[in-house]
Amino acid sequence: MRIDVVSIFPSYFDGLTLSLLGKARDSGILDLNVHDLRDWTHDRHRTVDDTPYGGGAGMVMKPEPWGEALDALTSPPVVERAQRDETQATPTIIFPSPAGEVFTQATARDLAAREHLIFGCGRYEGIDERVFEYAADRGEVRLISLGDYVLNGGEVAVMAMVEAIGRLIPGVVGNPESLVEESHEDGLLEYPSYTKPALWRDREVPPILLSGNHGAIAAWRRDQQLERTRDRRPDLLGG
Ligand code: 6GU
Repeated sequence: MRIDVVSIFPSYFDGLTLSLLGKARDSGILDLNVHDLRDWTHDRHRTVDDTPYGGGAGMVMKPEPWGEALDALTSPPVVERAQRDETQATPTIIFPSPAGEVFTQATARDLAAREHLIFGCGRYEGIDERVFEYAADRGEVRLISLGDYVLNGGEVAVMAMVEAIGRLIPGVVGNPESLVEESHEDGLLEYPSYTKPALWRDREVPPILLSGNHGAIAAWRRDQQLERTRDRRPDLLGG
């Protein structure tokens, strides 16, 4: 999978070179590239924002650098492209936004199946609306939010999304079974885990886990998942 991230703070993404995703990058499973939006400016101050038409607080990201970024990272629209390169997949162009659809494990699974993702990180009060229209001619545009709270910009949201998506790419997580048993994969929260010692500071591991009865252990874990989900996230049970 190819992922391009465009940001005015590319060093935010240094962390993606560590750990699991770093290994996926090194092995070639994940072709992850981070770009500085200011590389597509041409004035000596490398300006990416300006005051909003119609007035109001804050600054708006200018369309020109975004247009050049999209030109560099995508092929021209399908009509023009027909004769040139029929093998290239249409990219999915994601703009993190608190005004977007909410990102879930289902979103991560959907996006992990795609060949090329482009993340455009906005800052200030947003990006000139025409950028979204231009992007829609060059890929499938998605506005995606992490949840109902406000961050200063899209960078932290994109870090979270890339990690959630990246670990679903076949070969990125060493043991595929560890993907199946996680919170949200089956719509329930994860069951509690324990390791040695069996007694720690007067606290015991639930004895059933030491019983060797695999059927009973599976049933207990399922009960724990249901109980936790009912307590903490009743919304997941449709209630
Ligand atoms: Cl994707 N962006 C920003 N700026 N704030 C957010 C968000 C995204 N998701 C939740 N809050």
